[in-house]
Amino acid sequence: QTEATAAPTVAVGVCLLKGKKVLLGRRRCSLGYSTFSLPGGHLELGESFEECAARELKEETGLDIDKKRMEFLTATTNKLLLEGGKPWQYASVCMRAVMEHGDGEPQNVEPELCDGWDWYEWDNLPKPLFRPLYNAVRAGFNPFYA
Ligand code: 8DG
Ligand code: MG
Ligand code: MG
Repeated sequence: QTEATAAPTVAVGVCLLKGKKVLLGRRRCSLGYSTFSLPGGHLELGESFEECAARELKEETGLDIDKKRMEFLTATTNKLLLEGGKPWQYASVCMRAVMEHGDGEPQNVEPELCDGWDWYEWDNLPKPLFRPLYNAVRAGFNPFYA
């Protein structure tokens, strides 16, 4: 998106839960480099939040979680960011899915964008967290009780 067409963007993050743990990966892209983030990405034209969550999860981890298993969490944020002098606005939606037997293990499908995926306990999250996740945690967000 260029500056001329700058408009609010919708982002979808996926809280994938396995027992008491959540899936996070360390980012390798310039935005939030080296921070731990949920799988997720941008909403595409015509997509539902559930479809976006399932697609991004598949693209980034290889996991096939049906969109019907994606739950919408009321943890949406709408943030104006000033980075590099340019205003950017993100409306971030948080989805949740619970791992089931037979789902397999996450693979690092985009190694140029992520160091790898791992499971972390919510009470013992790695640092530093990707900014949107950091803000949500600081605001008291907990996907196990959402
Ligand atoms: P895409 O091109 O595949 O759609 O996006 P991506 O390459 O996967 O980008 P991303 O950086 O992983 O996600 C897009 C933006 O979404 C990211 O720059 C900031 C925003 N974002 C949030 N919350 C979350 C979140 O919980 N996880 C992720 N991955 N991105 C989030 O606002
Ligand atoms: Mg992503
Ligand atoms: Mg993506």
